[in-house]
Amino acid sequence: MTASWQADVAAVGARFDAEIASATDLDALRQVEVAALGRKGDVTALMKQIGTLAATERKPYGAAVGGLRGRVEAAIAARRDSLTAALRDAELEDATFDETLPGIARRRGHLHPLSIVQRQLEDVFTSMGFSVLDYPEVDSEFNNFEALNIPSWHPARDMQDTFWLAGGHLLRTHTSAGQVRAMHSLQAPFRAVFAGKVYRYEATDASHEHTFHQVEGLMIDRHVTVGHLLDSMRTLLSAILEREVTVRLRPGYFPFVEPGFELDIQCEICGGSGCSVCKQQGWLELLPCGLVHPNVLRAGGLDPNEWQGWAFGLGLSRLVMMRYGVADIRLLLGGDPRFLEQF
Ligand code: FA5
Repeated sequence: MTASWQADVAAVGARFDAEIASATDLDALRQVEVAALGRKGDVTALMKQIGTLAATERKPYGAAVGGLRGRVEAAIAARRDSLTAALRDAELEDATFDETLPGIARRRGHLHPLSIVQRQLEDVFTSMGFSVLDYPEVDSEFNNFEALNIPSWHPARDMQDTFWLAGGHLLRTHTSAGQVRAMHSLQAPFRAVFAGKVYRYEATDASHEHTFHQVEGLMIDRHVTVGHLLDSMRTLLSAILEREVTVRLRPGYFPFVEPGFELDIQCEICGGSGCSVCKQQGWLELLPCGLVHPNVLRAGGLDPNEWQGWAFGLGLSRLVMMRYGVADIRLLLGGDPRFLEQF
């Protein structure tokens, strides 16, 4: 540093004024910016020299170098704006550039068809006074089986091959695992729906996945009827499918309901004539249901002499297939954007 630091500061300022003015493109300007304001830049070096000055000089020196820094920053910003504008003008004058062509549209994400239908169902049930609950996919053997009247020796366990985890836990095989949780957490009478992923260790085909979605409906009251259960399911199907669908009801066995029913839907893929989705049957199992078994009410802490209930376990993945005409369930969670973009 010379005896007159004012001259040094002025010289650095004048040099960068000239360099900024003569930078003819953005890259050159960036180099000037680094040379002035970068970690090893000349203006930065001037700032660092403040410690070498006498105490009385430091204040005016700091003000002068700070002012220089601000001036250089402003000059660089102004030059960058004018170079960018010149570049844009040059592009617009280019005969091959057509500013009337549409731009490149940004790709936007959207809800998965399973989420769309799940939300619609939840809206329908909320409007009928149901609470919407959410339970974990990892659950206990007790909630998934024992509380549902399926002890370890029961042959019904074979109906749902299970992914077992350590410590008596498992990946829930059905949303019915939430039934006794709901009975313990809500005050009877109540009505609730809870949806989500369930897992089964089984071979896949056009209508079977190892990971698929169900929606459970549960109503507990002092007096419930099969008529009300069937009416709720009809409301559900017509709200989602928005058209007349042919269904059939037949007896079905589940240890946690008595009586139990299977509600099948006529296959919407083949119109009932038989295909790989319905295994040539013309019908697809969609909505098993029934009146809650007294043992399940007891496991949920409810007295079966006072309380009754009905429950259903909707195959949400299959309902989505029927709604949108998806001919293979494996497409739903396959992650192929060409499939997902259609919704
Ligand atoms: C159950 O899971 C019972 N928890 C349903 C229930 C709830 C009955 C409440 C009574 C009262 P099931 O295993 O049948 O039942 O499955 C229910 C529905 O899930 C079936 O009707 C079908 O639509 C669907 N589903 C079953 N297995 C698969 C699979 N591997 N892939 C896709 N969907 C399936």
